[in-house]
Amino acid sequence: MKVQELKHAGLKKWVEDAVALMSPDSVEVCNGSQAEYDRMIQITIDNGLATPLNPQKLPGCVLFRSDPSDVARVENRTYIASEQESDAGPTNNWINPDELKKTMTELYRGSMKGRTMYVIPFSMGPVGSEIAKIGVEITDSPYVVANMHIMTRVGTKVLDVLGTDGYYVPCFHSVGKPLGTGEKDSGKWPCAPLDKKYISHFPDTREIWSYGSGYGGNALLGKKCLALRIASVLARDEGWLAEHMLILKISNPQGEVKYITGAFPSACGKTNLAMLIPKLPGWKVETVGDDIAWMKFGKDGRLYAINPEAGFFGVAPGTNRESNLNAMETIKKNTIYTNVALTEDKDVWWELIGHDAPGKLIDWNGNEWIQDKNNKDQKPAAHPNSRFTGPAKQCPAIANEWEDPAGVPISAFLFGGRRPKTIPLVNQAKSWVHGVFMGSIVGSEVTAAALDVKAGTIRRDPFAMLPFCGYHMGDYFKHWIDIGKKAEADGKGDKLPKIFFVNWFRKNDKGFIWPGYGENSRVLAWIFERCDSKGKFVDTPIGILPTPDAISRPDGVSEADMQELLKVEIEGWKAEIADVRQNHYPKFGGKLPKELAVELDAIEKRLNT
Ligand code: OXD
Ligand code: MN
Repeated sequence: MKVQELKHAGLKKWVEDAVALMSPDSVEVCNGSQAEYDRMIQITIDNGLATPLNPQKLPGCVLFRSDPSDVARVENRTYIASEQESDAGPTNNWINPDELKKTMTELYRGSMKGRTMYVIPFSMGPVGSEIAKIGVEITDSPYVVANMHIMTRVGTKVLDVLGTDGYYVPCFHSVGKPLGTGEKDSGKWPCAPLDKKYISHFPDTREIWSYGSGYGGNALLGKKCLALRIASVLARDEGWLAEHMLILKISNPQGEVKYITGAFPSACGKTNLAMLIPKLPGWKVETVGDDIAWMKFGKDGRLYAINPEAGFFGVAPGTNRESNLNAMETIKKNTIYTNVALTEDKDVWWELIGHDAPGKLIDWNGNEWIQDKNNKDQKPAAHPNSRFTGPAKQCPAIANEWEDPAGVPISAFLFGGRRPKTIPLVNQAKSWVHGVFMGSIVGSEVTAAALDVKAGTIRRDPFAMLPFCGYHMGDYFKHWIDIGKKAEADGKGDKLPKIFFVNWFRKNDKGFIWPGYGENSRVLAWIFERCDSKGKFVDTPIGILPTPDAISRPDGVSEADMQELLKVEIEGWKAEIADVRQNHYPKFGGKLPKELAVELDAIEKRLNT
């Protein structure tokens, strides 16, 4: 479709202005068709950026290798440019929005020379759903167009919903690598140097401007930028929740169903939990979403969640048929792989895929790589943040209702992190505010030494939203408190989801005490019961814990292990509370809701009596 054919005058003008600024050679409005997807892939193959994979093993799949400088989200180049610095808060980078726009306008000037500008109308959430939001991304990357086709709903159907004057979130994206006359990418992933990359959000005007990176969350602007950072601001203003949460459906042996969402920092197995295959006989888990949940109150006072995405952008290393069979089945066809290794017969391979490297590989840098198990220092063949982009509808465990425009009613929220000590296997909040307290202190052990934080220390990541909250985190805590207050005021407090903190990662001197993965269904079963006020429990100073016999034991977990997993460790908790009081809560200054300060005092008092 041509720009001239756009029926939405505001959108047409916005695109025309962008064309004048960015000077692409041509412009295309995406229609979302399969033919368009195939053409984008073909363009990247012709440019030497994509390798088609073995059609017998991985039909419809391709592999990309990015520039070594463009392999992950760049948090230190990500900005929340609110009018007031105080609205961005202590956990976000801030630049004055006028100044930032001035800088970026100069970067965008002529940035698409030699390239095609693609205009991608996309819907986050089922097209036409009341909870869904429309965005339009302008990009010069066919890789981005193809990924957006999988991750969101793209095309003419979205323009139809937008009509002549509908609301959309405008999103600019350019890889920041204009081409000279006759110049081609010729196999070199286009991007700008790190100090020219900007992933910018303007929460007051609800705009997204991204420049210089072609990778994942920096470039697929529907995901972290719109569905979390901008949506969290909309949710605050409109009284709903935009959260970094998986959504799962769980059925007990009697066929009763509940829906649960869960927020976990990176590297805590969120996608695996969303696609879990229960070890507990008779139980079933199905997937609604693996990364983001948008939740609004229904007329019945319950919170209804949709998954705004249409695909999975998952981390490849560590994914295997044991850890996540459903993900492995999902990505057998029509999948884009980025920065994994390539085998001689054009199959993919990554660390912990479940088998040794079959012969000579090409690693994510494009170099020959032969596995040497005796060399502990061998560099990985796949980048640790290498990814698959796979359609959600291909997941064998996808729930029937995953695209229900009305969403699914949520019974429980889970929070969790990698906590080797102190934090029990599962702990139910005593009240809504206690649950918000739990969310506010989410933390996870730092495993990658590269993070410039001492490995083994706990990095606090409230609600797993640290890199994704589009406003002041203290105000975000208040928003959560207010959601509970509103439900109470409406006489619907009992309809709110119950809140739980889970920890699959407790260690003793022999290693992990709990086996995790499919065995986590045993914990989900107790949570399921607690949502109906059933299940054996004990009320403790830190929350409501299962009695040691309330959760059936997997093989290899002794009664003593269970007691350890569910013990209230008074001294450890005192240290946890002291850390929150001295190091965590002071960051939020006067914006820390008083309810959380009161909750902190109350827990401390209970621990001391
Ligand atoms: C993701 C993330 O990619 O949370 O989902 O970083
Ligand atoms: Mn995520």
